[in-house]
Amino acid sequence: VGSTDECIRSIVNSVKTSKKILLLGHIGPDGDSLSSQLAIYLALKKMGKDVQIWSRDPLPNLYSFLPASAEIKCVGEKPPSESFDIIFVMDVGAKSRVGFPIPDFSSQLINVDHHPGVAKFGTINCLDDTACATAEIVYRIVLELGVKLDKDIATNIYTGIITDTGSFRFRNTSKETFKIAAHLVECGVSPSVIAEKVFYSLPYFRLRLLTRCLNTLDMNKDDGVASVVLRLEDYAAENIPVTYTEDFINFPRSLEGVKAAVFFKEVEKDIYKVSLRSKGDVDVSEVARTLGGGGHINAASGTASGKLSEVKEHVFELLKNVIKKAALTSPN
Ligand SMILES: [Mn+2]
Repeated sequence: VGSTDECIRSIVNSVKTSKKILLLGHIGPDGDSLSSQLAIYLALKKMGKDVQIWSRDPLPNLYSFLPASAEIKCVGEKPPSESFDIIFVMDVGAKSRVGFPIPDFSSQLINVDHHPGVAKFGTINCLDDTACATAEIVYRIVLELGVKLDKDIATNIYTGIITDTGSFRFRNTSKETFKIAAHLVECGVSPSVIAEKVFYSLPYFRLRLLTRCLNTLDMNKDDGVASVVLRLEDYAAENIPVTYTEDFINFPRSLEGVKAAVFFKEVEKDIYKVSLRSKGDVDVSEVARTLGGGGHINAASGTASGKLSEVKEHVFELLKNVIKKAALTSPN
């Protein structure tokens, strides 16, 4: 924690002596990545800085309620060539997940993240895997900048926290999470209004897609593994882009007796993004690393290619092994 405090102080020092600042997040932007950038954006604007946010992908409609979200520039894979005094990279997990080459910078590249094991690719690396979300680190940065937390900044930070903690349900939720949330509510955040926007304003086709997905539910009761699948043909049938599936993994995970859940999402012909969730001490990050990805003990993802039946068999086998391992190390 001490080193995070030091990092935050050096970030504040750099910000104070700079004018032009760029904020970057990750491809397929999620609640935490977006709200972290937007909260910092609003704080820096209040300080009179010249700030921009670039994203490779467009903002999901769902998040258009976030204050300042209209300021995000969708630049695709080839951003304009411009130089900045500071570039913030937020919540990306790995540098490549920005989705385009990070522009040349004259002074500082600031990497802010809560994913475990992130490479220190910045000139300042503010990495704290005890933080529940990147937005939690941003909260501390904004306070250290001396900017007053107004309702708009607080709304962004709160959204990052609820999306990354599954509304305070996941293991990353701590006493600190609730303390921050309480402060954000004091600053004018309405938890029910934000919940309405994030969880109860979803497009019709998302539920159609979910229906297709749930129809593939498969459970191995002996091992405690359950899976769901979405294939390219499902997207084609609904005539929508390959997106809007963020929480589908929670359905197989919600079952009694399930120790590990998988969501196979076909992203290109015979290439699957494999999202993994687990309960208790079952470490799915180990499986994710085998699949060329990474993540936390209970939430991780990787990639697998081949025929669906083979991919499934392979991943189920890997999960069976980590479930066995967890049973050996935990007394009950
Ligand atoms: Mn995050």
